[in-house]
Amino acid sequence: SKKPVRVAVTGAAGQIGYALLFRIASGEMLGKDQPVILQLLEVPVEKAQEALKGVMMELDDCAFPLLAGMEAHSDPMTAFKDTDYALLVGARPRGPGMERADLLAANAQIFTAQGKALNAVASRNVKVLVVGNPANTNAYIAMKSAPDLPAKNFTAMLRLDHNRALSQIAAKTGKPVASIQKLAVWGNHSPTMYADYRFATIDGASVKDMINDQVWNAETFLPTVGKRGAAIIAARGVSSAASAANAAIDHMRDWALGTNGGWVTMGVPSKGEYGIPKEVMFGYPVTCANGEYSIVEGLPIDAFSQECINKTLAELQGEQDGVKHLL
Ligand code: NAX
Repeated sequence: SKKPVRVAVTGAAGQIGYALLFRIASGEMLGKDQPVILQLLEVPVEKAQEALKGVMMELDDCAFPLLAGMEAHSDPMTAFKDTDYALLVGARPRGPGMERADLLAANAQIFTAQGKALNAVASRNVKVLVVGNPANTNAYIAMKSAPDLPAKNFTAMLRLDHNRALSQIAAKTGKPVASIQKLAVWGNHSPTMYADYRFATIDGASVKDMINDQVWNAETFLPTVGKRGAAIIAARGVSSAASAANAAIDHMRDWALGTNGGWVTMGVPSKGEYGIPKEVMFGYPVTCANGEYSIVEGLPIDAFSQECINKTLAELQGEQDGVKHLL
């Protein structure tokens, strides 16, 4: 049987954590033959640590055959020790009256500390996924704070946007969601993301031709996907958690186990692809094989798409500029 791998999860007592940990421990992320050791991080506050203990009691009570160990931590320097996978979910939410600059600064502090801790103690091959918002910028901060780790090991979660777009296209075309190939989402995990179905196919046929409605694309599809998080909050009273956890599972599973040529979306540091400045943590279409992702290159970008990409890039660069002095 396989040797256990170490999976660190931050914000482990939060609502995404509650929807995520049981699925990791059951083998849905890394395979039904891969034992895992969970290294769980929460803030050093009694209430959070108590809540974490409760979640761990429930994990125990599942008697998961693949759960080879479990640890509670309040310090990233111990939580990230030798970790092979790190899911950075915990972040500082925007409080009432909090300015954007304050939000960026509070998160910069968290992700600088966590990036340094990963740099110091994690496995040299650690795969990092940042879920906590602003996800792309937080991932950028963690990457910049970990100069001894490969930059490519730091990623941000765009998969929820990708999955939301798949489900809207399935509903529009009346086709099964699993039949949709080659969807791309570009840019920031925010309402400015650009979900792009120009290359998408269903059973070999062009989705763009099937829909053939640029007004629907610009005025219904993109706003629906972009504002989906707000629509969930309005309906449920709390933000999306199960779908976010599901997207995190999808992202890590595909990165680790591969996509068999299929396209998925990951936020990854640019090396200049599609004219995006180097190091910007940008949503790109990727394929994954042998534990590595590769950006799908050479796609034509038309005027409408370029405008959308410019807009989400400008937002990301604004965020990045807003934290530069803190790094
Ligand atoms: P919760 O507030 O339920 O849980 C967050 C948990 O993180 C709390 O238990 C908190 O104590 C902990 N935490 C905060 N700072 C920490 C730190 N420095 N170290 C360790 N733990 C820390 O939020 P939840 O609904 O679980 O959402 C978590 C994050 O995901 C938020 O930032 C949210 O905005 C973000 N999201 C990102 C998505 C994406 O697609 N990238 C979608 C879903 C979600 O909105």
